[in-house]
Amino acid sequence: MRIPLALTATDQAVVAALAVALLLVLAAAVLVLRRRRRPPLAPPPAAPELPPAQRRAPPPAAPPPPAREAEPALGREEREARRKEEYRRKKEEERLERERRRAAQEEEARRAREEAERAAREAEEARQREEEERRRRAEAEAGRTLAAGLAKTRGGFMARLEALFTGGKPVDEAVLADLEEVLFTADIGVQTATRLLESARERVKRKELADPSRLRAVLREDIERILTLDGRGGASEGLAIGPARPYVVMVVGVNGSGKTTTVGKLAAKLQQGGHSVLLGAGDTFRAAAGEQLEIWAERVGAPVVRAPEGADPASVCFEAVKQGVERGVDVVLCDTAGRLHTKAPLMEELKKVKRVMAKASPGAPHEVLLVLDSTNGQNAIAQARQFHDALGVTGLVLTKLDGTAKGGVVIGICDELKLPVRYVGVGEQVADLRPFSPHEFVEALFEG
Ligand SMILES: Nc1nc2c(ncn2[C@@H]2O[C@H](COP(=O)(O)OP(=O)(O)OP(=O)(O)O)[C@@H](O)[C@H]2O)c(=O)[nH]1
Ligand SMILES: [Mg+2]
Repeated sequence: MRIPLALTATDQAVVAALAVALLLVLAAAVLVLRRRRRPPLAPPPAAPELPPAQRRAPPPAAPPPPAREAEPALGREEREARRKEEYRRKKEEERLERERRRAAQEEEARRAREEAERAAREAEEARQREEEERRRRAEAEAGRTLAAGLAKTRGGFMARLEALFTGGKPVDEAVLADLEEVLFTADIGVQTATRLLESARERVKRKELADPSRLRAVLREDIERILTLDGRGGASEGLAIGPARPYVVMVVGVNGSGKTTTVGKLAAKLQQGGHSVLLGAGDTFRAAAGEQLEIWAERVGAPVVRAPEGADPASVCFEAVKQGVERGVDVVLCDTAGRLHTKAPLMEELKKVKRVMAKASPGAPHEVLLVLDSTNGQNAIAQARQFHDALGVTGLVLTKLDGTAKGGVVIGICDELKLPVRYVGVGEQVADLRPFSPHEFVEALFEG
């Protein structure tokens, strides 16, 4: 038997609504069950409390704390203490590292300082050795030149003098007569020859000079005494540059005596000795004189004040001294003209030059250097007197000793004028201008 099942449309809608409601209830039940099974969410870990310094600059790449798994077990305070300890240890390591670096830097600086000091010491020692060697070489050269420069004089007057002492004859009146002749015909001048002869005669009288070698020794001593101006000449050899700045030197002498050459040689010597030099071309009489001085100035590397030919020599010398003051140089060397000294205008002109120099720098010139040509023999003494009377000469230079047998003139000049010889010229090279040493001179004269 079949039961017919016929639902109305309304019944069908009710059934469908019931089915949907059932499904919703089931879904809700599943959701609730799932929620119940999920564990509760753990709260996020609290950020660790760091000291302010660490918070600002966290130490880079801190090693992971050991036994991390055990961490949850540690209390908050314990973790904090451990972090602080790690931080302290790290800071301590950094401090030690900084100290180590500073000590290394200090050590390096000390080594560099010591190395620099050692290098400077070695350089100074090398410089001194070089200087000493140069001085020794220059001296040896110049010494040879002095002996060679006096060769002609030794061959003349000195050879005749030496002849008296050989042969072993006792010193008697006959020997003294010969001595008189030699001395009076030498270029030492009558006054000086008389003085030397009287001294020898006195000693013979007192029986001090029986042996001719004693006579030789006594003559040598007397000559050396005269050359040191009877002990008043002082120990200084060459030009002593005094404290005045600039130290002004006026170089005078007759024409051709060797003034310009002496200025040039002297400039070279002074520069070598560490003094700055300025040259004044005060010889405006000849154009060639200025050119000659300029060549020396170039060679030496010194500035020169020059004016055209015919300019007033006083104004050139004034300008030279003025520039010397302005430039702060140590020494000003002024060359002058050397027309015939017997003509009054030259002396008047030189006096004016001297006066005007003092206007540019009070006290200048500090040295009036008279250049004498020793080949002039006795004439040189006469010239020296005139220059001295007009200008108040303070020092002498005797040039061209190498070219004359009249080297004895140096003895006469020192004896008669009582003026110190600063230099002797024994050739044309710079080294041939020798600072005058009485002892060295006598040695070269007697021993060669
Ligand atoms: N052999 C030798 N010659 C010298 C010496 N001194 C200077 N002379 C030479 O003498 C000559 C004259 O020297 P200068 O320096 O021109 O003389 P000066 O006094 O300036 O001459 P003027 O300017 O004319 O007054 C030059 O040829 C120099 O080379 C020396 O000591 N020995
Ligand atoms: Mg000249």
